[in-house]
Amino acid sequence: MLRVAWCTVSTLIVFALLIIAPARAADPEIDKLLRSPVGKDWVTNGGNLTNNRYSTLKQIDTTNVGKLKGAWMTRLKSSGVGGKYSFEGSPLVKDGVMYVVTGNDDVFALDAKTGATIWEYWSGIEQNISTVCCGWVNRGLAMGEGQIYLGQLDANVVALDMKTGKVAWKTPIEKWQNGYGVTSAPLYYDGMIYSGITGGEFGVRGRLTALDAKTGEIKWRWFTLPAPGEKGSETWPPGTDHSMRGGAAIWNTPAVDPELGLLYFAVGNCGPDYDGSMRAGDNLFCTSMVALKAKTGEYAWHFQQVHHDIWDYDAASPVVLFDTVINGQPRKGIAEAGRTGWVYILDRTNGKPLVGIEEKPVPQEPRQKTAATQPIPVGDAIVPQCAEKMPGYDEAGCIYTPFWESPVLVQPSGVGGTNWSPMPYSPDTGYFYVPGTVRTSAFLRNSTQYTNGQRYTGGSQTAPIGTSMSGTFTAIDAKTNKIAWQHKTPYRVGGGGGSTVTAGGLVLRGEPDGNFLALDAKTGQELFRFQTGFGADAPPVVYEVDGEEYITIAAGGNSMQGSASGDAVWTFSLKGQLGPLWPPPAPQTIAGPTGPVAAGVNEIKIGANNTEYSFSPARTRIKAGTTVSFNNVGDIPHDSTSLVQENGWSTGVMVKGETKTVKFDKPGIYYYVCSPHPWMYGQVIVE
Ligand SMILES: [Cu+2]
Repeated sequence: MLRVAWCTVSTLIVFALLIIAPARAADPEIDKLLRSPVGKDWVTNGGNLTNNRYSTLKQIDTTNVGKLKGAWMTRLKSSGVGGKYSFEGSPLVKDGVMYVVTGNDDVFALDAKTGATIWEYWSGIEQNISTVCCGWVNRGLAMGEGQIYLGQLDANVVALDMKTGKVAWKTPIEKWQNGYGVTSAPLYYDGMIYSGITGGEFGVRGRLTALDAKTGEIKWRWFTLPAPGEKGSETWPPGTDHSMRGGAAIWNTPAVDPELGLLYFAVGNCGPDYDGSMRAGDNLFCTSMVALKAKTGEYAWHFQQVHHDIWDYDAASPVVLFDTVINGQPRKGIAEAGRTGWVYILDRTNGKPLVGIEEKPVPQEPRQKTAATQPIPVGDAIVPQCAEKMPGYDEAGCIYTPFWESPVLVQPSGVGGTNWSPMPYSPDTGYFYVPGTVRTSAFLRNSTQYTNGQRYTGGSQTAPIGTSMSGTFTAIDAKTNKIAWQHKTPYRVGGGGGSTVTAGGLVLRGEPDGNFLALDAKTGQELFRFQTGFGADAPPVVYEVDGEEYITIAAGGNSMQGSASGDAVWTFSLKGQLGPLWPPPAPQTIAGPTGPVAAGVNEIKIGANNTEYSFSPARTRIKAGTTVSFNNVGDIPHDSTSLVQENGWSTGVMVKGETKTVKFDKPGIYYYVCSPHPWMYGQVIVE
């Protein structure tokens, strides 16, 4: 009798457990860390599944941060050193080991307490990948099931053994020759690896790829561009297949809400970037925030930030999940900082605006098939949204001013506002910390033919010679989308900087001039400043080993922000002993060619001195009638194209080793850029 009763009870207990306990996660320990507020370890790019980059550590706080010093600084054997690279990855930390990835997709495991190297993975990626859009960069790693995961510029997703750095599997999710690459940090969640893909400037078809974390097998893909007949295809011209090469890359790490079972990410701009003439319609899912069912990739909802984008206004910063109370109601929020200068704040259960976003009429250009209205968030923009008039340009407009084949000045430029830089959220202050770039672009449309693997942008945007380039760093109140405090920064910080916030009341961030800063998260007051010696553009991370809190920032510069290249990983603590280094050369704050004027030099090298994105000399003085040769000694294709439309000249695209010549007959000052890389400037002074 007794025996039977016990049997029944135990059966009941087992049955009850089966109902209550969720299915066992593929890696229970990582799963727990990913779902929890960030503490001792930093196991995924955005800190945890919310991407909020908020650490609960508070040993270092507003009262003692002034005493911070370098605990260690490690150089990563010149990996990713050179003008073509950016160092934007957040290191991951687990059990006293740090994993860090450079702009060459090389990974280093370091002792998080001492900086000593444990293992190295050298990607060996080809140096002639011609489909890199915006500098050689890797935005970070993922971790789970004893492996470290990364995406590479050659479009491979790779798993490394955490203990040894040996390759466990390597899966090509596309071919770089077709215009694709990976720059985003992957996300590990419950046995899956989620990876974005680049190529928005190369006529690709964007997608989110889910792979099996154990084997690397591709489980499913969700295309960011609908094939004819699929959901969203009604926003593309009927009877055409323009959507199939419409870009819509994914530049950054997704977030997950495990309770809702939804995966969230931001999608980049439409291609061809500046030519909307053949793609009438809103063009889903370009420049959108998207939610999918995390397990299956089934569509859940989307919100498009910019309809029928012709300004290169990618949604490129990672989405951030946060919980808040609005009008007494607890709400589940999601936010993303756009290149438009606005933060888009939505309800993450359904994709509807949480604080308020209104569709408003905007100026029209029928040839560009512009959208009648655009979604305008209530609250404040973090950067100016109107350009100033200047000589040589007929028109200066505000955000959403359209253009055709003569240049129109617009702010924000197509690189932001907020570009790739992440935006943290602090539950203590209720603020988002939003990095911004302040810059003007002259937008111009031209017609381009699609060729597989070639640039397909349909125009250009260049910062006019002599215009200023700077930044903002802004605390935005998540309840109102209004500015709580704002700093004007001397340099652009929207293109790969970003910050991290702590329960110690600190916002931690780097500056392109090499300074690492700690600010009071509530007031913005600067509490600490330290010169790292290299462009300090990567977002910092916070962790703890043996009871001591550390802060790490990769200082290796950023080709898009013009900051000094390097390979340094700096780690700070209250017990640190190391002092600052000498400042590196500061980034440009005025657009245009720099450096001394070479006298009589008529041979100009492109990509010389391991800089890739520059002309050498950038400025030269010659006599009328001189023929100037342009020689591409870099790894990737470049051109030299006149900035003045009426007397336009161009060498056309030159591959590695190719030389083209241009004869200058008339005296004058001639400015030119490389049209695929319009931040490369040159000047020929003809006497
Ligand atoms: Cu170039």
